[in-house]
Amino acid sequence: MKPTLNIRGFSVFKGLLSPGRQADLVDRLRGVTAAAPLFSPQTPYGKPMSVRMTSAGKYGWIADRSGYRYAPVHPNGSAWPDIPEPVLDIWHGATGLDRQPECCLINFYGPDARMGLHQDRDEADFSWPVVSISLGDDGLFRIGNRTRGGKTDSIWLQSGDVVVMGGVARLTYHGLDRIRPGTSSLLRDGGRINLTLRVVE
Ligand SMILES: O=C(O)CCC(=O)C(=O)O
Ligand SMILES: [Mn+2]
Repeated sequence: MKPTLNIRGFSVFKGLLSPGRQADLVDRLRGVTAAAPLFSPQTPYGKPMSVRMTSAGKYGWIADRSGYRYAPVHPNGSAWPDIPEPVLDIWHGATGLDRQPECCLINFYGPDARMGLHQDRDEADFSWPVVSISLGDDGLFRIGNRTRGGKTDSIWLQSGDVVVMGGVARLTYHGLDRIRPGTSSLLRDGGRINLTLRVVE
């Protein structure tokens, strides 16, 4: 599959998922959040993150007073639910890899949520890409450099867009400045969902 565009090594597939596939994904994610409720993570610095999150897969990504890490159980002590099959299909379609991701991090952005520039670096092997799937309201995604600082580029990610962050760009700083509330009717109560698929081990 050929990406629509490449920005600083991030492959962006605009509109990869049809409205029907997006709606099916949301249905499957309701099953995940029923078993593993969204929670508001605390950063190690004691500030709450503005996104609410949960995970599916063998590992979930968590943040709390003792740091950022992958954990085998939800903060409530339950195992994470399986990654839904249609989500794995997107991973395989976008990357062409046989290897399965072990974590699907689910971020929910309400009207005021954002995510600061960061690297995804809690995984054991950076040769595997991270795949991001956007659902719901538009989100302004910012892409920087492999070290902190410097010029950045921004792109509005829309519902059904998929981004592969891999290769030389695997450790590129990225973040989500803001969402544009009311731009999608996919989610009944609005907001944006971002899924990131990660090989952890
Ligand atoms: O919401 C996004 O598009 C990016 C999310 C992200 O970078 C992350 O969860 O690590
Ligand atoms: Mn990230």
